Amino acid sequence: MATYFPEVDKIQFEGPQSKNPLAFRHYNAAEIVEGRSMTDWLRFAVCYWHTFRGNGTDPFGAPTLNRPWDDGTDSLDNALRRVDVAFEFMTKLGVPYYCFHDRDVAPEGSTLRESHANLEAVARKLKEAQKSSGIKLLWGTANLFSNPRFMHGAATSPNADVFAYAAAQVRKAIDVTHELGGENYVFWGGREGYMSSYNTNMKRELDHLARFMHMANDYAQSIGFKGQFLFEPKPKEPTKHQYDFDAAACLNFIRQYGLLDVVKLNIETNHATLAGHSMMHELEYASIQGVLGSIDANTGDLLLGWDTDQFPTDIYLTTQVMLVIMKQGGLRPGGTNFDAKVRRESIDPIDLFYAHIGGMDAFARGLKIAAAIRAEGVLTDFVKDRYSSYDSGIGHKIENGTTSLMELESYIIEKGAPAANASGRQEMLENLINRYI
Ligand code: XUL
Ligand code: CO
Repeated sequence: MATYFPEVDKIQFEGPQSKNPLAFRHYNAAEIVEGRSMTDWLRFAVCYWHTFRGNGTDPFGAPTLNRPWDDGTDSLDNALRRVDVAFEFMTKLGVPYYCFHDRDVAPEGSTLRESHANLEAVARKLKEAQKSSGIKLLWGTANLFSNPRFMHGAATSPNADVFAYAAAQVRKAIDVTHELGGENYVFWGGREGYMSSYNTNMKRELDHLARFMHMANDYAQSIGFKGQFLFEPKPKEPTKHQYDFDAAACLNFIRQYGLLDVVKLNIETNHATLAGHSMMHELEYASIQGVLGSIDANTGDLLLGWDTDQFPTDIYLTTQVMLVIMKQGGLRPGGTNFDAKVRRESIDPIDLFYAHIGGMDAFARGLKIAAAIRAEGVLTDFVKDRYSSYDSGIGHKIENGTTSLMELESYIIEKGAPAANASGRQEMLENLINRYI
């Protein structure tokens, strides 16, 4: 069998002292952290779109990346060969999962029937490759944003036929995800949003989006798909106003339209920061409401205001992410999908390995650091203590809803002014995190 990465063997864990750029220094798949293997905590996935379809184009420039296996055509042959490339890459990297959009893996045909047939053909090969490699599908999704027919949106298009087209594409993508044993199915809004209030009926668009989700769920149930549905918030890009702006907007939509039992959230770092939030904020917000389902691991650039989708290497970021994930006991059936791309100047196939190794090591370190912080317990104890006035007495009554404004007024009049506030100790706690980094 042809090899597409001849200069790379299976990536091994060599420990923190290793200077080998093609080895893990922290990601040791079987190592147990808080009673679970690193693999199980992290559930890494490679994304098909950036890793096997990215070619280095940007709005100002042509493709730059050297991908010797790719003949540059949108043929089925090329797509089928790419499956071999992908599975060699993922096997050598040692990731348990991958994710794709329908149009990443198979070319769009000249009719929807032809597109479905292309997808089926590639899915047959993906299924064999999954079987022989043991690599599984974390999630599938449909690309409802690239084709010009979706310029005004898909489920939120003003054109009902476009809605129908998107529905047909999603039905097929759910089918294929199910056939491949996918553990989740993702809905990222793509162009579900708008550019101008003057031409938009927001109420109808949101109603349509909800109808779309309910129908997708009905279909998934009807074929026995047991995977988790996930919504992926993103505030802007491509549209100016995306309906799935952030975790809070998504949750409001999900609640309003009776979808709480149907869908959880897939939170992405660069989307969180585009929304003016930290990743930790978005994760915590979703987690406390029981809807943190999965993450797209990447990072933005503070100096660039768009979705740069860089590989995560910042240990503070991964520590913060893992603190929230560990607090909620993991992500299963979700995982950590590297929705990240190499820079267009990182042109060699081997750069894909450096990028993923770095991301996986950054997360493994974040996991170990978060576990150490949790073991010492200073952070949790501090926060617990900070709210201890709600553990008994009047605070307890406030929390369990057994008091009223009248009672609180008499209470505080009798007690007098509240005691002086305690310090928030932010700097001390930041220093504490630094002790572990
Ligand atoms: C776009 C993005 C998507 C989703 C899947 O910013 O993150 O790739 O993850 O559609
Ligand atoms: Co994403």
